[in-house]
Amino acid sequence: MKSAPLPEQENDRLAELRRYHVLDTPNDPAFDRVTRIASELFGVPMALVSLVDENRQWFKAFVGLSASETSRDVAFCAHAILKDEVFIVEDAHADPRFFDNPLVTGPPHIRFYAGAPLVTPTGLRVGTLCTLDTRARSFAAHEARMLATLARIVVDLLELHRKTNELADANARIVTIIDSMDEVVVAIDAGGRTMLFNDAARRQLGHASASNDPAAWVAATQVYDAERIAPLPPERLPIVRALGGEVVRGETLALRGQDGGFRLHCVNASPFQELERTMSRTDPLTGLGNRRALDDVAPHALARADRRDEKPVAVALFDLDHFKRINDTAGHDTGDEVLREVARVFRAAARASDVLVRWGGEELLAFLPECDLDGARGFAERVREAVSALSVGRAGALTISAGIAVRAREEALEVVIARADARLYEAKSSGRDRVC
Ligand code: GH3
Ligand code: MG
Ligand code: MG
Repeated sequence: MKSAPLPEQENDRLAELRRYHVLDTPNDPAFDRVTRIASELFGVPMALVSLVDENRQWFKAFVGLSASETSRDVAFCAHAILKDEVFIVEDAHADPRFFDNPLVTGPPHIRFYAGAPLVTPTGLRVGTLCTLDTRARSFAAHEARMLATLARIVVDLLELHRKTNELADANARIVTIIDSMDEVVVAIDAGGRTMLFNDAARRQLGHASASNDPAAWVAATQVYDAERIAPLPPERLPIVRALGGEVVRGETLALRGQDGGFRLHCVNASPFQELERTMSRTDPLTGLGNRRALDDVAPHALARADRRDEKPVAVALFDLDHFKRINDTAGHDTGDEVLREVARVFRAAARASDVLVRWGGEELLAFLPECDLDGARGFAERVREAVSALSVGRAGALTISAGIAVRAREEALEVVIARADARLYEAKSSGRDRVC
């Protein structure tokens, strides 16, 4: 019998296998399904997902076999992981490497073997999907292709297993961090059920964690506005407003403790958005919002601005100068990179409650709640300066022009944007690289 030599990159290969955290884990029906398909498809009594560990091969899934591992020196799979191609032994009795192998001369009496390596995305072969028979047989090229395709599915399952573990770890870390904060953090889902209630919330809000009813929660936690005259009605609770899609920032509220005394809290609240919803409101190139994102947020912000005598809403509209020239001279990819970089400085200049939108090809719009003319000008100037400090590949000097407008009470948003657009036109025609 001839044992397989160690593959090149054996250390990397073992490290890769360890990263999956899959060795010695319980049965997983998803892997079992693949071995069942392989056994039926090729008409063989045995099929395995074998992971080749340092001194053993361990089976993540198996049909037609009772052992869950064997030593590596007798493993056919140790040979199959030496190359990317499907490894085939049509008749082990006639093969000098295997005729006296204990798995051939004794149970499970292997005579035929075909194994496709499990090639990970980094190109390492951590194991095989293999089919075995107690009779000699041939294996056609199209069968080898099918086995290789099934092996790709097994690798997909391994990747899924790894990512699921990583997500669970990341989630546990975030929960630990949130629990170690002094700030109260509460999250509820659209049905009003509590998803997250951190340790500080438990300390400061007491038994309210059990409550799913915002009204009951108000009563239990006694949330007052800063004047402390009357408890807030449920619809004014920041978390309830966030459920309606509003972003609440820096609201001062008073919480009444069990001793009857008040403590002032600065409260933030944001809606959670499902990934699909977020994606459909995000520009894929820049990660900024699109026009739908603005449509979602604007009505709340405008209604709020009209309800209170607070600062108005401002709009800043930007257009990169001579962008066509960058595409023409440095190429479209560099143009895209410029857009991503500009989006980055755009975000850095903004506050959390600002809504940043890719308005057109190289036009950006900032919707700025609670912002007067000076604030909007300051913001636009920060963006303009940051853009002119950018250096992206062969793009050369970058500049941007901006027009800003402040909304009057009850004014429609389109009208404000049209005014900002007129100012932008003015900035362009008076020499670019400026804010009007
Ligand atoms: P101006 O200073 O007058 O604004 O000059 P300009 O060259 O920027 O003129 P204009 O606004 O008409 O041109 C915009 C160009 O932006 C045209 C289009 O090819 C390019 N563009 C639009 N979207 C994209 C994109 O996603 N990627 C890249 N690389 N280019 C884009
Ligand atoms: Mg343009
Ligand atoms: Mg332009």
